[in-house]
Amino acid sequence: MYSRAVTLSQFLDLEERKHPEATGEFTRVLMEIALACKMINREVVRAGLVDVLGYTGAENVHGEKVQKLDVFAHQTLYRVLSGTGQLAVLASEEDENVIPVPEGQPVGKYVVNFDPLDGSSNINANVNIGTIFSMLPRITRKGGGTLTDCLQAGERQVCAGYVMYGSSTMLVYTTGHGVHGFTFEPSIGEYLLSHPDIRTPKRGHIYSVNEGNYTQWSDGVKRYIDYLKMDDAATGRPYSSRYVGSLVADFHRNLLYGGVFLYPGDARHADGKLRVLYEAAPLALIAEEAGGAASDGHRRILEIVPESLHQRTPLFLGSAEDVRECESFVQGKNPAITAERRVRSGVPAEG
Ligand code: AFP
Repeated sequence: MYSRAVTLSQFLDLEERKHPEATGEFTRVLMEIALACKMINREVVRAGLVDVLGYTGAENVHGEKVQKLDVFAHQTLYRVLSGTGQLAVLASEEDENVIPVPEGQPVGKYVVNFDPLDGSSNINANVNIGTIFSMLPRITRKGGGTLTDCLQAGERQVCAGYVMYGSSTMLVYTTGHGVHGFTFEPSIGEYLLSHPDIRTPKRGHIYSVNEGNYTQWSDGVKRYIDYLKMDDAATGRPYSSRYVGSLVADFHRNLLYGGVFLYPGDARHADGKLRVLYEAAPLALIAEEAGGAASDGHRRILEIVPESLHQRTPLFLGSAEDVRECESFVQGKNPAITAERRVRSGVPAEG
């Protein structure tokens, strides 16, 4: 542990020195994201005081009502990031198409996909919300970046992170060398290292899911949730249910305490609700880097190569043992299900 307060920029400097191959270019982008999020934080904490709450009246590409803070967060990230000279193209939850670097600005070799204000339906209730970001190397070689640059598998990310605006504001990121958390100290305007090298427990005792969707789920998901509620001291069940409805907040809590977050596909939405590029993939990289796991029920989230900017995916995310167990239910392979089927069909137990 460090014997003195370490700021984000000092920490990034130290990390860069440990990795001589690092060019420092995406460190600069990360610092700019951190800066934009300070600006967003300033508005979020004042949201109850100034006239930034309420709907703009417009709808975003998903047909959801856009709130003024969503727009502010989107524009702030765009303005700050498009001037870094390090980016080739950007993509945001709030924009249907990719966002080119403004004409006249230098074009760099990185791509940033971001969700400017995740969980925004919680804004009016003063509940935690967050910004999620994902950084990729560009693939195209010439000119401005394109959609192809944005549509890459999550395992190609060079950096992923989030800022959670809450009782204290935190920035958590990984560049593939551990997961590190910083708490924002508003009086000095700095993010200070508070959670170096976060490791998530192998197994937790929390499940996080919108259980209002229960009747729409597949049998595998229903059985998994029923299983987590059963009493079994050996496996620490029943689990506790915790659900904010703000992905960053639900993920952050489970990262620290252990547990599993689920947003499965269901009868109405086969791919669930959450987006691959700027929700699932960055959090999957953080989860894996912290010793956890992230799956769509059949494969690692990080292996998905999206075909469109706002593609959705079922998401099972958190402690590695919990995610593996959840997958076995989703795939109908869990011994608990096999035993139940055997009893129902009158087949005697093996051995
Ligand atoms: P909003 O941004 O519309 O509040 O959605 C938040 C979110 O994308 C994610 O942060 C939550 O985990 C998830 O949706 C909650 O969805 P439900 O309200 O369907 O549970």
